[in-house]
Amino acid sequence: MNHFTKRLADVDPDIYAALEAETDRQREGVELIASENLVSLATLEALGSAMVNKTVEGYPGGRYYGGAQNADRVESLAIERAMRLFGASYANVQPHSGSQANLAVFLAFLNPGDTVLSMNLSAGGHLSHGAGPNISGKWFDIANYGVNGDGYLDYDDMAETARSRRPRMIIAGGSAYPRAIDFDRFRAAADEVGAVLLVDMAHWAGLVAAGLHPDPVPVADVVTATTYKNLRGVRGGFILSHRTDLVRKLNSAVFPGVQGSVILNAVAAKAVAFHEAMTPEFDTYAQGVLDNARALAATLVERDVTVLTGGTDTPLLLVDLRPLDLTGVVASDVLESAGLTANKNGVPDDPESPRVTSGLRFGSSAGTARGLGVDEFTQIGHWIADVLEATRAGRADSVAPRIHDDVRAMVSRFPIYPT
Ligand code: DSN
Repeated sequence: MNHFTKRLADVDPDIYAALEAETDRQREGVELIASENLVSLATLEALGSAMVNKTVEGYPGGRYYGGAQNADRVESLAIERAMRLFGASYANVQPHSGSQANLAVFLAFLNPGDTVLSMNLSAGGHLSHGAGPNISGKWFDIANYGVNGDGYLDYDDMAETARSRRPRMIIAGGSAYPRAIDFDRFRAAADEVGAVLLVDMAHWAGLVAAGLHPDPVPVADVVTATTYKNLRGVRGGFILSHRTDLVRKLNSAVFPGVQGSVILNAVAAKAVAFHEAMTPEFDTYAQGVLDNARALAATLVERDVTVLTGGTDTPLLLVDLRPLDLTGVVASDVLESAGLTANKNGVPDDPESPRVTSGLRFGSSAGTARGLGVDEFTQIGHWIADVLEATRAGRADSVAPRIHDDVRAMVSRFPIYPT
């Protein structure tokens, strides 16, 4: 029957062409978006398996559908591996994304109207931590902490705001804060007011796994993360805790609280990501991510580009374009035409709207996954600085294509996926 034998190229040439073009785009450019990575072929196989057909609800050993033996095996392995990788007593691998994981944690601990203290979005926080348009911002009373003039998290302000607003939950972590976070300061602030401490480690979970970043698991009540950023795996979320007393509360918050059936092929791919992250190769990769992010930051600083806090402890760094009189939207568009893909990003006290912004966010996770090292990331830093200079001088149209040729020549030495 054709349904089981005809290939995508024949069934749907339009979608096939777009997917091929996307693989080529990834092949021929340097991916610097901090939330992206390049997964292994093994991960792609797990995602494309027949497990996509299986429907289950509930948890291994307690499903609401039959024929779940292989699903149970896959999910149990994913749970065991996540717990082992991060030294946690509890793992839930079902959240479809980091935002879903956060929503489940809110459901477990909060009622609508409760106060939550989180990092301001413009200081590097995340949409799902209480931004106005997000369900978290609409349903909860959000208090924010931010960063000092030097770009570092203002712990005194965080603790003082906790005292005055008495939140039921404090969130540490975000999506654009480049420095390691002092989780003990957060624990102390949470304990002082009896708040639950949630750490969202989505952007540096891989560094935590490799022991290259402070570990929030023993300190926080709950930790959320994604597998698809620095962990180099499939798009999806997960939840960890060292507290065994939270198992029922957190499990029922994910299902049936905020999700129904499990995306089992994604859970299989998460298991693969956890498996890969337990190898010595991954430790080497994670060290490379950190070294490369620091090399990129150092090069930009050397070229007089303003890097917030002057560097990074994570895979990401944030550039303030205001001293260059450029906006994030303009700079990211020109960089893309040079084969360097990054995202526009707000910076603290940004006068521009989120669609424009005054900043750029860069990440080293994807470039490192294809084998780029410190020499290449230093070169990338120079290319970025060249593009920004050319944009200011009105010469982007001639400079960007030339750099794109150089980018293509460099990445051709670091191939991805069989052709
Ligand atoms: N959390 C968003 C980001 O940091 O880009 C999407 O994963």
